[in-house]
Amino acid sequence: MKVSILMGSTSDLEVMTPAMKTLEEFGIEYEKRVISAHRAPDLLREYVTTARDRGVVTIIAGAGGAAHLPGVTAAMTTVPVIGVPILGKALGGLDALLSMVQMPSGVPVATVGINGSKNAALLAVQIIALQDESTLAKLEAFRKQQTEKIVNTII
Ligand code: RP5
Repeated sequence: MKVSILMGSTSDLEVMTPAMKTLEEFGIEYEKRVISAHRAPDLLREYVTTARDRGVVTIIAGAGGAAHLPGVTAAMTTVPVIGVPILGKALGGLDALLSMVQMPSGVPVATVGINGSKNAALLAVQIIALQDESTLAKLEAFRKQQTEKIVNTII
């Protein structure tokens, strides 16, 4: 089982890096690709329609602006797609957020917050943990540690 991290441009790489780091922390295998839905639609189709056969169980897709990458990806596969709206040069990232969250009925994109690639990775970890005991153990340890950090915080 592995995760795919897709992004529309190399300019998205910085925002998507926390997703990669998070998957690495959990020891989850992932592949990463830059494929624009607008600039390389044929390549995107080829990549997405073969993802399941490569063992991909979740696709995390980040894009900014007229962010069609997650929606178009979701249209071409039944593998769950998590969208990461990326803050662009205008509109405070709302353009990307709304284009992901407002998908038409029947083709969902599970959308996280603007620039929320870490949460996207954590959702992917949770999906994998449904079927993988060792990932579940790591996830429970992560949650416990997170809770302890808060509980033990003295200001
Ligand atoms: C989107 O347009 C990309 O996902 C990126 O967030 C934005 C700008 O892309 P570049 O012009 O920097 O390649 O498709």
